[in-house]
Amino acid sequence: MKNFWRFIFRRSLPAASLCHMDFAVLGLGDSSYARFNFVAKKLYRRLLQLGGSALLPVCLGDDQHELGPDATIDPWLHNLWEKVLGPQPVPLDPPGVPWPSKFTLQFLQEAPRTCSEELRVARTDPQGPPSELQPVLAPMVTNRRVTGPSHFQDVRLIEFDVAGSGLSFAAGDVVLIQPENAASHIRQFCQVLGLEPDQHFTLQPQEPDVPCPKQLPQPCSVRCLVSQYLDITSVPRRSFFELLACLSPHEREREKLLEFSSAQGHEELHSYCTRPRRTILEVLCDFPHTAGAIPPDYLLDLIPPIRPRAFSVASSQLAHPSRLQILVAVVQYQTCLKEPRRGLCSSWLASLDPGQGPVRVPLWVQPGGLTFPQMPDIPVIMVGPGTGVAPFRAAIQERVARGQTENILFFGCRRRDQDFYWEAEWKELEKQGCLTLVTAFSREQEQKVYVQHRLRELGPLVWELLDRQGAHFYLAGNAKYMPADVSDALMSIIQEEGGLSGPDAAAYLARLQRTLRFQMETWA
Ligand code: 2AM
Repeated sequence: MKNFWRFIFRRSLPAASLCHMDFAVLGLGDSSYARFNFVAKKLYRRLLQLGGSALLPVCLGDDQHELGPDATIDPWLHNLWEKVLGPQPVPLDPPGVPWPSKFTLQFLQEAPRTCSEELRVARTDPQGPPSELQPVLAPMVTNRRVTGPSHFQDVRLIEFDVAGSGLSFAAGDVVLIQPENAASHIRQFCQVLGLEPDQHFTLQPQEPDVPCPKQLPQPCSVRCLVSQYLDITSVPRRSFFELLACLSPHEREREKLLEFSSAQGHEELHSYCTRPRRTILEVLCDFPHTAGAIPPDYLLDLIPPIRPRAFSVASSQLAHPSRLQILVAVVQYQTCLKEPRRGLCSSWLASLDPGQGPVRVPLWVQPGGLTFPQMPDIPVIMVGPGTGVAPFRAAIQERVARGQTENILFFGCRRRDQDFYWEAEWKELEKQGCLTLVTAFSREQEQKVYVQHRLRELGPLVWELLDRQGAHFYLAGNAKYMPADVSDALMSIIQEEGGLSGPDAAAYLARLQRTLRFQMETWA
């Protein structure tokens, strides 16, 4: 994609390069992000500019659409096929016939001498820098709740021992963690599918160009496959229902599954599954005759792999070489279903107790979206309410260790006695003259006070630092409206303090972004 992007945006491409090309652009995006479907929109415009003919207007798939992204994508795809296939439609596969599985599972009569857990440990002993295929199995040394008992959310400070692991990380990096399914879910899944957790199998691809997933040891136990690979608590997509319908021997269940997977059943599927965030495991329990008849060969076609989750690194390797800390908000919410919905990775991490014996977590690091200036005299303004403060904790530790003392942190939380992370540490750094801390406690008074209110109050200082001293401005966090609100506050500071008109202030902000002096890392 990078190569394609660079190529297609070359200035030297002649204006009519694509005048014989038909094209269509489908974007997959999320409108809660500021630059919603930026790539699709920009690509669409560029292809038109180069003389291409659009078969259809650009499709902006939106994860925030109340009926899910398919609501926009399905009709668009329907129109696309009509255009592409024209008067001679290619016959589609008849409904109800399963396509061949990607892999075959050959069960072994006896368990192998080396169990899959041992194989996994051997595989995860990294030769080069740790990566997705060779994660570090890092010992967890701390797992402590850092929010008060009356706070609505369980937030954990989690610490790993990374001495001698080969991991190297800087402020702004993220750590990727590969979670596992809960033991009770593994048991339930094996039960409803009639699988024996201790049985071992080898995996063979059906097609030579489809490699076996490298994360899986060979031979592998069913328990290992289910606990570490199959994302059984994710919300299934429509293709899951489609394939399940093909595999179902039970007439009534099959009919229902076919209905869910048809274009007409879209809304029903949405209210059964997507809106209440029903999981694959729950759906399988609702269709027990079908679940019990799933050929194991189809498990990897039906169920997506568990994806690693990214967390901002919250400690500096420069200051604490053998430790890596993260701040984890344990995701839990209620839908119309009785059981609360739980985030896989955060719940799994929270459930691990290093006090009960050794706990090791597969992880590796990657650059995140934030980079901090190396030059000594550049001030840094950081706005990080809630867990958004995590990357700034790493940055402040790192900068203080390097003697960079111009650090301004805007931190917001509900109440100082409930969710004020690292209060004592900030106070100490203030005493040492290495930090200016500005707080916004949103629920300690009648009116909400947020970081952007504090930012506006300190407009003259912010402007002075930005415009006169070349400060870098950072923003991180997960509140839905926070990033836009803070950006607005910054805009009005530039207008009011800098005396710039609206368009000039926007250009000023855009320049800050282009030169990486305004960076943000936000998550939904
Ligand atoms: P609230 O929950 O009281 O609304 C960390 O989550 C802090 O960010 C909390 O104090 C939260 O306040 C606050 N917050 C919520 N929405 C925000 C927004 N749009 N801008 C800035 N802070 C926000």
